[in-house]
Amino acid sequence: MASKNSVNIIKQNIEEKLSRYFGVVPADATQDQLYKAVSMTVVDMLLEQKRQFNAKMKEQNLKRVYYLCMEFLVGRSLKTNLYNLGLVEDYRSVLNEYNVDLNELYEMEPDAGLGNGGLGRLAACFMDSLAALNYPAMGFSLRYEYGLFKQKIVDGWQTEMPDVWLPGGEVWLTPRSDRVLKVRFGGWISQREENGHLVTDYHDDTVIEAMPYDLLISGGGSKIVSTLRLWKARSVNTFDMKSFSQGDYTKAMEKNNDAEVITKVLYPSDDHTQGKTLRLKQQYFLVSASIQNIINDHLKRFKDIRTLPEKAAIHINDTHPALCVPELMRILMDDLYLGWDEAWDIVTRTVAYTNHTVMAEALETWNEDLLHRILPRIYQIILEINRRFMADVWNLYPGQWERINKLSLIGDNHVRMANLSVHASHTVNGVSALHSDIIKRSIFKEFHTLTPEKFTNVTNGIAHRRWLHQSNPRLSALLDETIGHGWYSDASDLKKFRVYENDEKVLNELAEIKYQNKVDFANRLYKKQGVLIDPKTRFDVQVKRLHAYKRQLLNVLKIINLYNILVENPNADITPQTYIFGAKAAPGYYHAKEVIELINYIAKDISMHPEIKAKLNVAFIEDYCVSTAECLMPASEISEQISLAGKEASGTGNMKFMINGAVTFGTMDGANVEICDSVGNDNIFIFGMSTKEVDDLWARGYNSTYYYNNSMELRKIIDRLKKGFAGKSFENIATYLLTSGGIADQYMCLADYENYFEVYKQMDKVYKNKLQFQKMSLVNISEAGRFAADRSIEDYARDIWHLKKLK
Ligand code: 26V
Repeated sequence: MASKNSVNIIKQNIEEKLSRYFGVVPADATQDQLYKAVSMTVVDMLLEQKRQFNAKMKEQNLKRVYYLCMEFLVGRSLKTNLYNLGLVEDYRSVLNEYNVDLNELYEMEPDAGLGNGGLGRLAACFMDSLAALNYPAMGFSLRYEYGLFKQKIVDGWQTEMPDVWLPGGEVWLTPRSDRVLKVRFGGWISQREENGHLVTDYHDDTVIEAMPYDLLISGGGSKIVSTLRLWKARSVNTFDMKSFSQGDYTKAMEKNNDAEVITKVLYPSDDHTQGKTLRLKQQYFLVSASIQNIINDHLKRFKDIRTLPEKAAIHINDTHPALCVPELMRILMDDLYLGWDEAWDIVTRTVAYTNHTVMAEALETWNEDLLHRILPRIYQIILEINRRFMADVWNLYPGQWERINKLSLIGDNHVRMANLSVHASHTVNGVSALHSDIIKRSIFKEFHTLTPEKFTNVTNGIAHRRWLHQSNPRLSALLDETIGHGWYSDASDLKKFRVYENDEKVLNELAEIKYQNKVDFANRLYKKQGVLIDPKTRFDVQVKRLHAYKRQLLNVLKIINLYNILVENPNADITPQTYIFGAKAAPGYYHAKEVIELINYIAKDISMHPEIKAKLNVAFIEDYCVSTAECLMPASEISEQISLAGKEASGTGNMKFMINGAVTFGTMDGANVEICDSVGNDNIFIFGMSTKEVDDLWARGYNSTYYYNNSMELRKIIDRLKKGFAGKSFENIATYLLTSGGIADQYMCLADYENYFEVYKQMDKVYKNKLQFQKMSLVNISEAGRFAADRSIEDYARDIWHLKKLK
């Protein structure tokens, strides 16, 4: 219920913003102006919370975590903040007075898409939980002018459009011109001794300013906010007056443009490193500004740099911010005059690292020449870190060259960022039990032998208040009715829901909620894309970045088989079902784009065949993003998590589906293993090779033709690919699947196909029994508490960061 007092204040605040910034009264305001005015009033409240937070921090002198990450996929802020502040009803009633629907205002806000996928969304979920749990935290990233591209499908093919998010998103950013810093690039260095200290002089370098913008993140039910500080690059001398006076306008702006390009755009790639100079500059820019900021804060609060490890935990999220290690060394030695050993001791007690992938292509390395050229002092420090490390390792393992080489921070003229991160960190973790185990046996085997105590696991988690409470109000209401509201702050309370697993009334209610959510999603899809899907059909969903290892193609093979069956016999007993895909491909990843094209052509083909469409439908969601996910997760029934075992570090989509009652259909990969453990074999559909079987098969040699020759079904599927859909042949993909060796499908789709289809049939059978399927759904919801980001954050706080909560 809206309280009268609060409503009046809110009304006054909104009207003041409208008048001051747009010179209008509510009746004359556009929706965009209203959205901005409303958002500004919310930012004011967050700033007030932030002020209180700062005051408390001063009083309690607590340790704080600084989370460094190149990506934060925050999504929209207005709705989340209103939910977290408990003000949804108050704002709704004010807006009703203006005849404006709050839901429509939500839609005015662009997604802050400052990330590619799981890595960035995880970072955003963590900020949420840190605030909700009262842990002092600050995130650091870049204020990209363009977020992840907007995806447009043109005749089935992905095209990329710039994501211009700032015009609508900037209201959430508070500029902090009082905290501007400087970052140096290029040039050359000379060194001399002065009063017993080594002094480094820089020559011909370029200095770029880092201007911070703060995005405040509230946590459900808590009174504190986390700050996400986003750095924007700008030139120190913004304008070359001399060139301007001489009429050379382009040159006058040149310096400015060179500097600003650093934070222009997010790299739309999460699968391979390309060794781009600009990306290296982005990484150092983030790291240098953030580390200077952390040290300034620390010295202001505690005066003594030696207490840094007790008061600051610096988190290297994936290797992208790994240069914070030499940067911290540089500042401790060059600016604060510590000796090497003391500086190294501080660094290694302060930083920790999370690995998010074992995909070889994504393990970053930087060419030594490039590093030397762009960051001469940093490169010099890395060499020295490695020299000392190698000397120690040589003492331990004299003559064991292979082992020493694996540990080295440098190899083949490249600096290995993962090795640098592990060597400097006091703790290293993977993101699911399986993944944490795999990194110890594979990419970090030698490090694990050397320092086994460093390695630990923290399984990922999701912001359950956003992904359940806010996204799925119908299910939330049912939970409140049955088990009370405790789950809102303590997700493990969801377990209480399990007592209803045989309660027909509740199971029927669950089914009805799912149906209503499907209707909502179908409406949204129709509104956005003009695509019609039938909410009476089963929604079987695979949404994630498009990558061969995630095997969207395996799902497509299954769909083609169903298609073939229906072509032969339109009366075949097939449950009416809709396959929903959402995926962006890295712009240069041709194969991935072909898979998107294939999905779109199958959808088109089916739409021309009503007799097939009655039972089998395919929809491709254009521009899949956080806000689409918020509507889709509650509407999903089957969650496809079918990566080749050993490749998906964790997955977090799997958790969002689960908490909304979708049942996982997946391989024993990433966090699926723990989901399976939580719900039990009866409440999940597992298929495919285990990691061990995958390794064995790969070692023996994967022979795709073997599967082709032994399965009539597969032959028909591949033939159909060649024959094509809606008049277009997909020969390339057929070749990709069939070639052994060379460019063969490393993710061995054909090897898992047979079992995949077998388990599909089992799933279909279970689905036909409505109550049995709803029971599975209920068990999934009940067991999802373990996958809340709150749990992950408690793990990090206790085992890695050693944080205490603000009182
Ligand atoms: C790597 C690279 C390589 C250089 C080009 C740009 C770029 C951008 C991002 C990445 C990171 C890839 C790692 C990643 O996103 N991993 C995902 O992390 C999720 C959160 O832990 C996890 O659930 C997914 O399984 C994992 O694939």
